[in-house]
Amino acid sequence: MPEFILVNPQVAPFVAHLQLNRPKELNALNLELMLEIKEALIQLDADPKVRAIVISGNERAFAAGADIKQMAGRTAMDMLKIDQFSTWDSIRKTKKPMIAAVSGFALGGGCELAMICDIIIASETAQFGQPEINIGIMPGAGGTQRLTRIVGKNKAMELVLTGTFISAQQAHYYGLANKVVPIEFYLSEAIKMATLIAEKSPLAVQLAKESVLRAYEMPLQEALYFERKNFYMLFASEDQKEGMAAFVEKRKPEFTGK
Ligand code: DAK
Repeated sequence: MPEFILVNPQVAPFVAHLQLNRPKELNALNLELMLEIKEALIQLDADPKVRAIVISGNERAFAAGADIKQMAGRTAMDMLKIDQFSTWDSIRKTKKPMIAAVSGFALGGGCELAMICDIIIASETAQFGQPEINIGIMPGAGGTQRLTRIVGKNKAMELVLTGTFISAQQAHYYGLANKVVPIEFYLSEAIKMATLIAEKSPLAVQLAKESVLRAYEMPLQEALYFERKNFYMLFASEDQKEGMAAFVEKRKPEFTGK
């Protein structure tokens, strides 16, 4: 049984909820918690009853970053040997869509975890930041890269170099948060968004997610080629036949993921 997370595989039809649960430490991401997230996501990714995953913390904190107390005494060689990147890489490779429901602090590794998710729903109280600079380091799990691609170079520089936080409204303005809602709705709104996605063909969702992510990782021409292959591939699915037949017959499609 995991110690630092709670997993509900069916918080809504085809939607799972993974909650970070280290509230006293503001969900600081120690190695154990990260491994638990990794293992849970591997299981949820393989579960055909799950089509979308909501990741949240609690009202006070999504996650206040990597566990500074655990990291404080480490040497470069310790960091190399621990190889946390394999954990983060595994999380990043989750095929199903992940929606971060962010309330309170999403800092450092917490902001990076939210950015690995595909969509961010923020409560009005959310604060995002990459404050690693305040403790003599810099972002190490994609913060300088994903944040820059999302908010642009100058705003990313400001956040990464000054360590200051931005509010949910600012995060929304800069395209980091998809939506800002009152605190009482941040989780339900994320579940609602996940449910909307979970109603689609899971194959189409998976390939569409994969294709959008290629926009970050490949030159345009190659990424367009990748998109095209995925597009063709979906015409081999029963869901494509069902989706188009349902449109023609004026009924709701029933996607099976085949
Ligand atoms: N680590 C450990 N404990 C933390 C923590 C953290 N990041 N953040 C908060 N806590 C703990 C506090 O120590 C405190 O514990 P006690 O003293 O009560 O035992 C408790 O949570 C409540 O925090 P505060 O008392 O400080 O609460 P406040 O409301 O006054 O302040 C705060 C909230 C979020 C502004 C403040 O706690 C804070 O500044 N926290 C640190 C934020 C931060 O610097 N985050 C970045 C950490 S560095 C990597 C991947 C990722 C990373 C690195 C490597 N690899 C793949 C290699 C990521 C690095 C980081 O995130």
